[in-house]
Amino acid sequence: MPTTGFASPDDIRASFSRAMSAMYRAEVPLYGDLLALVADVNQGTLAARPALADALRLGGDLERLDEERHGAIRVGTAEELATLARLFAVMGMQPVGYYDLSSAGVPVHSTAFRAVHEDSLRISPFRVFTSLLRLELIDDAPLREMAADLLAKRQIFTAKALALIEQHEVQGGLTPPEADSFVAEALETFRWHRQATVTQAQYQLLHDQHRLIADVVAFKGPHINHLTPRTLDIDHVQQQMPARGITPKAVVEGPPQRKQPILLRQTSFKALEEAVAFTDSQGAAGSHTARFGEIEQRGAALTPAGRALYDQLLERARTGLGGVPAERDPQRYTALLEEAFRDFPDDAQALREQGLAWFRYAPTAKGLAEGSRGRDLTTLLAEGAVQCEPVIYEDFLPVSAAGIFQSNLGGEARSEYGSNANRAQFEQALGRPVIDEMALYEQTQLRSLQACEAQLG
Ligand code: OOG
Ligand code: NI
Repeated sequence: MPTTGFASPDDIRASFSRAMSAMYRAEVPLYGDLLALVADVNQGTLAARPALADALRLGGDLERLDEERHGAIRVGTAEELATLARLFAVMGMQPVGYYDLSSAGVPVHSTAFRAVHEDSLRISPFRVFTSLLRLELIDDAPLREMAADLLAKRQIFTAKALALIEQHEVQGGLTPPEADSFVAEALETFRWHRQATVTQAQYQLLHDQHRLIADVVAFKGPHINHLTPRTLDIDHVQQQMPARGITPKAVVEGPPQRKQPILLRQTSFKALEEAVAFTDSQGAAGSHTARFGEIEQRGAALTPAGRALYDQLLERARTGLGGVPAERDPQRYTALLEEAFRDFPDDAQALREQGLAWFRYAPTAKGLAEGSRGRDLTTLLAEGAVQCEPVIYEDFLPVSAAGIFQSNLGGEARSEYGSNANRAQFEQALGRPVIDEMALYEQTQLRSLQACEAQLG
């Protein structure tokens, strides 16, 4: 990389992630309080559980822990999405996965922009959950037209950001000074704007259709709506939040608490009501609620078989509620969830033996001293010549994401948009296919096995 004279995309991403965090902390001070709480709990957890610290070190997760966060944005048009893909590409972030939220009553579909190689993830795992509004799911034709007109009029990127994206594409990279300028310009797209682009009446129309539509359409750009630090003990953070003036949603989304964490557990705090000015309000304030905070705990990435089992058990727990939203009866939901997940093996060895999770392998000091001596992987593991840790899940979960959307949009589950997954249409808007996350985990596992082979002979 040094020979090209270009800044590394991983470093640009790390720097962008830090800049976003600083901006959001200034915009939403409660996010800073949340960061402080998460850092305290992470430190306490690592001190109390040295084995966990070792496992995180092996997977390259320890050094990235304090750097770790994801954010979310929502855009209004195919062109905005396609340009975002080009902007994120400058930072080595690719669209991974397709998420349909329409079945959960949110008229969007989404992907996650993130780094795709474990070496890059180690430098900065920053991800952005990115949703595209689906105006075609709105029945009200005049409203749809008004929204489309408003979106057609706005430009969410600065001229300089667009020029630097193009320069990156033509030159194949950005020099360090260009990269600094890119980070500053890209940040502008995600900034909060108190000044709306619509009249009070227009805002009301958009809002009455769905609060999300007002959030996407009535502003100058796709303000970052939350940033999420990664905690090692989400239940502890959830429990401590009220003491720090933060009110969490009632239910932690995702799998239940386990000895061996899997996939992703998330909880958020309610969106803040913020003052905004409409074009006709002469500075008098209206209000808009969109921005919130969230925490996440990440565990093992599951194979397709593991994921199918997860989906099945989650569905069992949710069906058990008999139509009552989980948020309304959190205790019962937690009990149902724990009961259902008794059928999911809860130790790393069983997950590995049953092919439910992806693993990263590394030779131990003993293994390096002995060499492989023709032993197979199972024997090498059993004899302590090779160690393994689950690969951490880097993606999102559609049912959980729907729960997060609902909690910050202030509504309960609605199904008025039916089940309308349309990946082909999303990819067309994006201008490229989304990457299959399973292929990425498989490659990570494979590379670790190849490295073992090379080192042990
Ligand atoms: C995104 C909600 C989903 C997550 O972590 O699953 C999400 C949004 O509200 O725009 O953030
Ligand atoms: Ni989130």
